[in-house]
Amino acid sequence: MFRFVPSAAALALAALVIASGHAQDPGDARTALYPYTLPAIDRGLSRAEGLAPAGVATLAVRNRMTATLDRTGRSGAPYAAGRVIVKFRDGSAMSERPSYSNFDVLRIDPSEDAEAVADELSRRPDVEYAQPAYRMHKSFVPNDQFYQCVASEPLRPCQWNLPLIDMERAWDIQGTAGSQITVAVLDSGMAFENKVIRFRGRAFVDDLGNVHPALGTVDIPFAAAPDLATAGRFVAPHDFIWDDNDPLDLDGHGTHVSGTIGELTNNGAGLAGVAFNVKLMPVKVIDGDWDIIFGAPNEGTDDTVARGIRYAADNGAKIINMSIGRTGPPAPVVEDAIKYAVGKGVFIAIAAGNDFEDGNPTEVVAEIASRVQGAVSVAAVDRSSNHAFYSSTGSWVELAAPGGSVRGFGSPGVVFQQTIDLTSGFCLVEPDACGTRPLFAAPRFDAFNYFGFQGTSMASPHVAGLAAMLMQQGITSPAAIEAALERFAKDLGDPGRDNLFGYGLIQARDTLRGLGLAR
Ligand SMILES: [Ca+2]
Ligand SMILES: [Ca+2]
Ligand SMILES: [Ca+2]
Repeated sequence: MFRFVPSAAALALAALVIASGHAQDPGDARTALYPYTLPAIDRGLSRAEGLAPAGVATLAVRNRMTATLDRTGRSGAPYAAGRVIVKFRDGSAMSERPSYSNFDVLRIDPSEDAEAVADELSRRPDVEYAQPAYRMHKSFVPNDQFYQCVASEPLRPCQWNLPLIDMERAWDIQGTAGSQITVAVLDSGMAFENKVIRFRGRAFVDDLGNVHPALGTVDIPFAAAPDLATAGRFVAPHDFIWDDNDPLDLDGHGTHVSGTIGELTNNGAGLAGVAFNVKLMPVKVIDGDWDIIFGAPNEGTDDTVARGIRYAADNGAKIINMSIGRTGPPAPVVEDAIKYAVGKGVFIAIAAGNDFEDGNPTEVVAEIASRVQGAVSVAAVDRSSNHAFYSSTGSWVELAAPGGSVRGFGSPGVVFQQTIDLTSGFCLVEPDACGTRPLFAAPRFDAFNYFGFQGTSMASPHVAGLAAMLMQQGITSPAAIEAALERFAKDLGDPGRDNLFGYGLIQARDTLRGLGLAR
């Protein structure tokens, strides 16, 4: 049985025991060498062979890996040991704060129970909130089969998702497709620049006891995704995992999500994106496997995500997409940041989560959206506009968009965009996938493919893109954008709002026209 494990990809290597300890010494910092001038390699549609799916056994391994490094809280939600997030009522700071924080991170003994410490702090009258640094993850589901479009077929059938929301006729109304709007993508980074970066790859053992030798000092090439990069496209990039301005994608998730929002369209190459002229702000708040192997100083936790939201709002983003999330206890630090951003006129789209078949727990960040006019939680539908098997449901679901599903459709049922050729990363954790390839070698991030993913991660950027088009039409209030998206959504399932689809499947043309702003 195919099982989805939303946290697997983000956290797979979080649990690996890094042999030389966590990166604290400056020697672990990465070094940008020089702009990489060679063109990106476009490998076309993904080659299914050699990129075997994340099978059940592998995902189980990943789950066990995940269990060892993070501590598990009372609800089962993992958190980073050794710290507690605290906000004091009077706004006072305990010490020097990292960028974009209105809160403090209190260091505690890693063996201490961070939830108990947070509870104790919360009872103090001078404390507004205190919480552990719960782990965030990407909300996509590794796909069973990487679909290979055959050369004799046009690319269009690979992007069933755009006609499903009536995107083509919306482009008729607004050919500029959001050109004045900046969309921040809070994710694993983005393939947005050409660069070579020197890393130190350290030895580690995984949960099964496999020893992976140190790669030593390696110079890793990066390139901007050819079907995403164009002049003036990327604004104010920032990396909260590495604390610099190179939020490069060592994972592939963030670049894929960015493609749904704004992959270059009508350019005779690759695939299409919803609001294909928007400006993109890459904000890296989630770590991938290679970030961990290379010793990134920060992890994708609640505090990291909260900083990313505040940064985006302060640097001109009008839309934020968050194809990330977690389950477990509340996230006041993230809620505070979301309300701050919406208060500054930023609309936020948030993935509703992929845990429907895992007990369907409440997705914490998406649930916040349901209490904020101007932030929306986005569930996923499949190619037939049915509930996607993994998409979490609840009273907090507000909208639905195409997330794709292999069930009933096979590979053609998922969402395709251009992203990094993931071969090396997959070889690392899924040796069988790579046949005779080296099991562990330095990766490269300058080669691209068209990959299919499924998940509410894929649904959310459809909403972010359409919201950018509404903002381009002059609708500046995030609450008004949410109201329009919900009013003109196509009702699915039970009549009216329901827990599977919220107000329904977004409809691009109707929403643009419904506001009376069509030409
Ligand atoms: Ca294209
Ligand atoms: Ca809302
Ligand atoms: Ca309904």
